[in-house]
This record gives sequence, structure tokens and C-alpha cells, in this order.
Amino acid sequence: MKAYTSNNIRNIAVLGHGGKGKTTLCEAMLYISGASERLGKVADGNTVLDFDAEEKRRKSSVSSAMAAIEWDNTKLNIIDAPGLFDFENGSAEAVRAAEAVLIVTSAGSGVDVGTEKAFKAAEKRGLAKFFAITKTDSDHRSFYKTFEALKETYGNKLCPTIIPYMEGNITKCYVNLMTGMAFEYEDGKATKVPVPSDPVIEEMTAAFMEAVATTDDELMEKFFEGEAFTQEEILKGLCTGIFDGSIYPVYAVSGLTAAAVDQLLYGLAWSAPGAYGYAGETAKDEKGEEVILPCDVNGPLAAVCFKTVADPFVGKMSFFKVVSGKLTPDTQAYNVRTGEIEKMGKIVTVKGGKQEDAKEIIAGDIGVVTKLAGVKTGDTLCDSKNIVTLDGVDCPKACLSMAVKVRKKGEEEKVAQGLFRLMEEDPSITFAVNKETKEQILSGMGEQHLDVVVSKLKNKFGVEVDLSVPKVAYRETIRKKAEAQGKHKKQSGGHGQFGDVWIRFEPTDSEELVFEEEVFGGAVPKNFFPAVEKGLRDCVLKGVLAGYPMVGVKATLYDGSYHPVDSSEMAFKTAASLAYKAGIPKADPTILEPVGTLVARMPDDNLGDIMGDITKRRGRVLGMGPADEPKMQELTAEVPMAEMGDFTTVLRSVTAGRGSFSFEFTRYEQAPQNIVEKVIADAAVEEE
Ligand SMILES: Nc1nc2c(ncn2[C@@H]2O[C@H](COP(=O)(O)OP(=O)(O)OP(=O)(O)O)[C@@H](O)[C@H]2O)c(=O)[nH]1
Ligand SMILES: [Mg+2]
Repeated sequence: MKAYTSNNIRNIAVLGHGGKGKTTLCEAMLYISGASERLGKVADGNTVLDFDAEEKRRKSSVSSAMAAIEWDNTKLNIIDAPGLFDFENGSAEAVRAAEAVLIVTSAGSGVDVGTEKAFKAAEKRGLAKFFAITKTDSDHRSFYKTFEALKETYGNKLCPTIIPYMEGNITKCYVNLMTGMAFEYEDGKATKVPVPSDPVIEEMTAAFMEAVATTDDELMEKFFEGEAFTQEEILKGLCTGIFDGSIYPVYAVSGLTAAAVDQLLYGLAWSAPGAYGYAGETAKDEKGEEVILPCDVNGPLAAVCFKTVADPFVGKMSFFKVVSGKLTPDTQAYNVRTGEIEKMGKIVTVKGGKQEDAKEIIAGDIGVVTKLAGVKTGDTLCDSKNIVTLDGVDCPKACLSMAVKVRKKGEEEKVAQGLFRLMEEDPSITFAVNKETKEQILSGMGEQHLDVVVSKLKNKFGVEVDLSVPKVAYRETIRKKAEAQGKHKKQSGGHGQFGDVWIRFEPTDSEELVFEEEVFGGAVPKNFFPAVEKGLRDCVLKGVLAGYPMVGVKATLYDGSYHPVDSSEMAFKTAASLAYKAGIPKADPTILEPVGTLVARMPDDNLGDIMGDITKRRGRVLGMGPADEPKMQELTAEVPMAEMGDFTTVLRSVTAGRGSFSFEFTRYEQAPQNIVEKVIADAAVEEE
């Protein structure tokens, strides 16, 4: 690939709902531009971008993938993101690296949730927005239905740019309103045809011209006078509108047949802003103050790692967006998070899963540095004399947790290693040991996400695991006062053992055991008190009902007896445990369950269903009201943690993916009787 200067580079994130044709469209862009030799098909598993084994198996993208395209003296870095919400991390990565988002939906669709999400993500980072309505090759799939639906949501900013001319249900040709030319396509090859005379085309042309006119007062005047714009005026107006967010151009295309894809490429090359077009990116300096970093190849280095891949052959690959300066093999790059100078590995560019050596990555461009052991996604590398921190990646938080069980004993370490590698690539996976239940807990975005993790563990790391619902960390406590004696007496040959205590157990607010003594007249000598206390502390680690830790207990040693020769610390410790075993069952023991606070967001229409679901989960709604975005509600509730298992799945299906939530442990509460019985019964089964 030839060298491009910053002003000729565009970074484009391709986002949208699952299955709408993003990868297929990107493949068509690669093919038409000559970056790939054949038109890859998702169904045939031969695409450049869905190169991962999991993607081929599922016929769907699971992580972001990129390739550079050369078109009309411009380098277009295309980042194809997965549409399924479980793999949202991929779109967060793509958005971080891009200045423009190409939102892909398909002809015939309404405004799908993927479109809404992509639009919001672009807005959040202030990126330019383009829409591609693909699958316009199929009969009975109306481009115009989708266009109208988008227009209803996004208003007049939506600007038809390439439209299909239909005869019946069939697209005959595509009209480019920028150039006023029409083309028919066969195998992706364009043949220029006259622009058909058609009222729909006229209407769309007027809408296009009006959108262009709104970007400039002089153009507006011309528009009202009925004067035609020059090509230059059109392009300038379009670029201005796209840049300042007043125009979202819409392109009709077909990925599968590569029709009108050349027109889309022209549109992106001519009118998508690159980093160079902006005043600069906002970063924080060492004092935490905002600084603007212009896209200047001669400026001090500032680059953000937006993606990490553990490649079996190349090793670790860190994907960078260079904001200022350049990364070369001999750059001394300072890692702001670790304070270390990173030694550069090889510099490469990627085309899907393939690498090509490169000399450097310049400001405004994207590229990969290999073998940077100390760098992780989100890190800023900069000049040590000019320390700045760039925004990291807005990675989604894991929300579904499962316990991991290794199939073959002894492979635990291998599983942990595999998971740490996968976490490096995908920070929306977390893995930790629950100290209390001793289970290894894997968390991710949803069932499909965890399914992919399990598959990758098997195929990449050769270890098999099963997932199960994690154990709940219950607690036990008592509700009544009770007294009990614990007497340990043993005569075995020489030295005997003797310890005798009377202990009163009663409920208290403290979670930890409260130990006191009221011994009169040395019935138990002082020097044995610590042993009694230690004995009890060991005991409360395991409750008498189901073996969960005992909380909220006060134990008072108030009487006992001893033997001048046979009494020992050991004997008193044992005596204390006997008192515990005898006393606690009389103190009305019960089970406590963890309860968390749920804050869930959902569209207005789904509020009733979600409230119903929360009630079914024994939750208590504490409050609700409009969220800080239109047509959304926020609801706060307390819900037992044991009931939350599939909430993420239910929320997603009820809200079609629009809902989100956070859930955090709040406190322990008395479990209802049926749960107490179940917990005890389950523990008895496990004991067997
Ligand atoms: N007829 C027709 N089918 C298409 C077109 N584009 C994609 N498809 C089909 O739609 C399905 C999904 O296409 P993908 O390209 O994998 O969609 P995607 O948006 O990348 O999906 P995710 O990666 O899962 O989000 C495949 O079966 C494609 O063959 C198109 O332009 N026309
Ligand atoms: Mg895809």
C-alpha cells in the first residue's frame, strides 16, 4: 500500500443491528476497491473480516475486524463491528478509533435497536454519521420504507444520497444525487445509464438539494431562486453538513451483489471527515486539565490502544489510533498507566486476520504494534516529555455470571491462563474466584458471549469447561437467645483432657462474632478465654443448617469448670465447639440471603412488564421515573441476588435489547421459609 498523509486518511466504524449486512457490505467494499480478489460471502465462510473460527461457525461477527481500502487517493480504514449485543465490546472499539460511523440497516427494516445504539454511540463521541441501507437487491424489500422510518426518527437531517430506482419490486438502477448520475450494476460493475424520469427521484433530489442548501446562506438563496448548484458547491455543502452533524447521508447499496458500493466508496472518500479535518482531539494533561491535540504528524506522540488481539502466530497485537505524532519501530513511547517506556515490536497493518509489515503509523491513522507486553486496551502511549491521557474505550460491563467447572482435573491453571488471554482481547469478560463459595466465576455480556468464550477455551487452548449457575453466598444467623454447655472430658492413658463451658448465644447487629465473658470466681481460668473465643470463631465459619457462615451472633462465656492438670487450650477450644453445636440449634437459626439494588433502564412501554418480572423475582420496587434520555424509564428495586440469574436475558428480550441495568450487593436479609428449606435441602444433597 502506498503511503498516505494524514489528510487523506478516514477511519470508519461500521455499526448496526446483528445480521443487517455489515460484514457483507465491507467485503463488497474490499472487493470493489481491489483490496480483496473475490467477493467474500458470510454464508460461505470465506470473508476477509469474519476470519475467526467462531465467526465462520456462527456465520456472524463476534469481534471487530479491520481492513484498509484505497479509493480515489484516500485510505479508508474500515472497522467492521459485530451487531449482536453480546459482542458490543467490538463496537466500542470501532467507535473509539473512528471519526465517522457508517450505520448499516437493511431495506425493509424499521429503525432497529442496533441503529439506535449505533447512533447514540456516534453522538456520544461527536462522530459523523452515514447510513447505508443494504439488501436493496432483494425483491419486496423496500428501501423507501426504511428511509421513511429513519426519517421519522432522525428528521430532515437525513439526506438521501444514493437511491434505488425501482420498477415494481426490482431495483433497476441506482441514482447518485451528489453527481446526478445513474448506474446499473452487474457483478458489481457499473454501467452509466440516463437518470430515469420519475417523481420519486425528483422528490429525493429536491430533499438532497435542500439539505445541502441548509449548510450555507448563499446556497439557500440559490436554492429558493431555483438555481442549480455546481458540483463543487454540492460537495462543499455536503462535507460541511456531515462534519457539523446537520446532514446524515443515506446510501442505498447491496453488499451481496456489490451494487452501488463504488458510489458509497466515493461518498466516504469525498465527504467523511478524517482526524485531520478536526481541530484536534481532547486529552488530559498531567494536571488533569484538558488539552487539544491537533492531528499533526510532527507533533508529540499521543496514541490510544483501542483493541488487543492474542494472535497464535504473531503474538500480542496492540491496535493503535495515533492522535498526534507517529509510532515507528524506534519510538520511545511512554505508557501513562504504568509509567514505563515501551519497547516497540514490529509495526504492521491488518486486513482481517492477515498482517502486512509497515514502516510507521502516523497521526490520524490506525495500525498495529506487536509484542507490547505492558500495554492493554485503553492505554495511552505518549511522549515522556509531553504526558497526556486520551479517552479509553467505552467498554460495556459484564452482566451475566456463571460458575466455571473444569472437566478434567488438573487443568484449572490452563483454564485460568486461557481466560486471562481472552480477557486481554475482550475486557467485557471478567473472571474471578468467589472466596466464599470457592467457585471460579466467569462473567460476560450474555449467553452467546459466554458460549463463545467456552468454545474458544476448547479450540484455542485445548481445555473443556462447563458453566453452571453460581452458588449464592447465603449466611446463617440466630433469632433467639439460648444457653448451652459444652463439656469435653477424655481420659486416655497419661494426660487427660478437660474443658467445660457454659455459653449464652444471642442475636446481635454485628456481622462478626461478638465474644464476651461473665465468669465469676475463676470457674474458667482467664488464660483459657482466648481458646474458647478461638474455638467459637472457627465454628461460626460454618453454620449448623447448611454450612454457610454464621453472622449476627453474640456469645457470652458465663460459667464452666476446669481441671488443674487435664485442662488445656485445646480442650477448651473443643468444649466451646460442643457448646456451639448444642446451643445454636436451640437459638432459632435461619438462613439470610443477599439482596442487591437493581437500577434498570427501559423504554416507557416496557416498564409494566419489567415491574411484573421484578415482582416475580421477589423484588421490591423502590422508585421509578423518566430516565435522562427520551422515552426511557429508570427503575430502582431491591431484589434477592439468587433470583437475578437470567434477568439480563429477560430484560434484553422484553426490551428488544434497548434495556440496560446495574446490580450491586446491598445487604443480607432473612430468606422466606420456602427458600430456607430449599437451601438446607440443597446443602444436604451436596454433603452426600
Ligand atoms: N440479499 C442480500 N442479502 C444480504 C446482503 N447483505 C447481507 N446479506 C445476508 O444477510 C446475512 C447477514 O449478513 P452479514 O453481512 O453477516 O451481517 P452483519 O451485519 O455483519 O451481521 P453481524 O456480524 O452478526 O452483526 C447473510 O446471510 C448475508 O448473506 C445484501 O445486500 N443482499
Ligand atoms: Mg458481521
